[in-house]
Amino acid sequence: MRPLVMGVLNVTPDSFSDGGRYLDFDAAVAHGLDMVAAGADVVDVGGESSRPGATEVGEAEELRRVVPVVEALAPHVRVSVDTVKPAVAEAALGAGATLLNDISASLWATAAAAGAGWVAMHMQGTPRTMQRDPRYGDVVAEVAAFLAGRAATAAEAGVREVWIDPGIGFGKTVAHNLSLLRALPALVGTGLPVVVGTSRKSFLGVIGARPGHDPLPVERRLPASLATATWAMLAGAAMVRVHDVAATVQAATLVGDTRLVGAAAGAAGPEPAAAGGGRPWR
Ligand code: HH2
Repeated sequence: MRPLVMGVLNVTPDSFSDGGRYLDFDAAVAHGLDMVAAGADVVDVGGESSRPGATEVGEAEELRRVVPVVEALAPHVRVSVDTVKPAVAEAALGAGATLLNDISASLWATAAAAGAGWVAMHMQGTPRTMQRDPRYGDVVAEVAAFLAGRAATAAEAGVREVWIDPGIGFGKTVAHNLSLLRALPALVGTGLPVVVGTSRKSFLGVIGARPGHDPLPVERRLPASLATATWAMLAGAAMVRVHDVAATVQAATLVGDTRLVGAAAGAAGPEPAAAGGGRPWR
């Protein structure tokens, strides 16, 4: 029993860490299958970057990128679609995806109509402008209240599998991200399964840099990505969204096994019961 690992598959030319590597259909499917072989529980297919400052992609182009890849991978693994466009979500769910990863937290009706699961992520603003000057009175309280509200609305609309995600890096400063990571048990305490995505994000480059040096580039953020994924899993996150699947599956297995050993010995420690109900664990 371990937390789930969602592997990121960006079928885009401009994603912040792997843009252009999997834009081609064959490369995308091969990478998806590699992540499955590495232990991914879910492969998250996206056709539009949401990095700070990203420009929007037209619907036809996003459909062209995403749908064939979803169709090819769905027989092999649970596929989620990372989109904010209802038409793309509908098409991907029709092509075999069973989870709608919605960074706009607004497409619950689409998920309900398809009988799919739904991830509601918090974002302040839009990708184009969100990192200009993010502000909160109390970031943890505001994010938690927003997610609880959206989750309740979705449940009322008939979505039976609702996940919540604090949206690390989406309209948040380094301090906001750290506050949310520290307060994950509050989100977990809602009883809803929590997904967290810190993988390779820029705040890790800032924190990992030596004093007085430039932020670490994307390719040097694996240690901090693993550290924060492990932190999140220990705090009870039921799933982490990552680029480096094999390494994260090792960490997730360690977290799961540590819990089993702790439970067998009656030892104190973070229990699955504190973990989003522990429901979607493997
Ligand atoms: N982060 C990104 C995209 N989608 N979805 C959820 N639920 N949570 C996240 O933290 C999250 C997300 C950004 O990462 P990535 O997909 O690698 O980059 P890009 O948006 O540039 O494609």
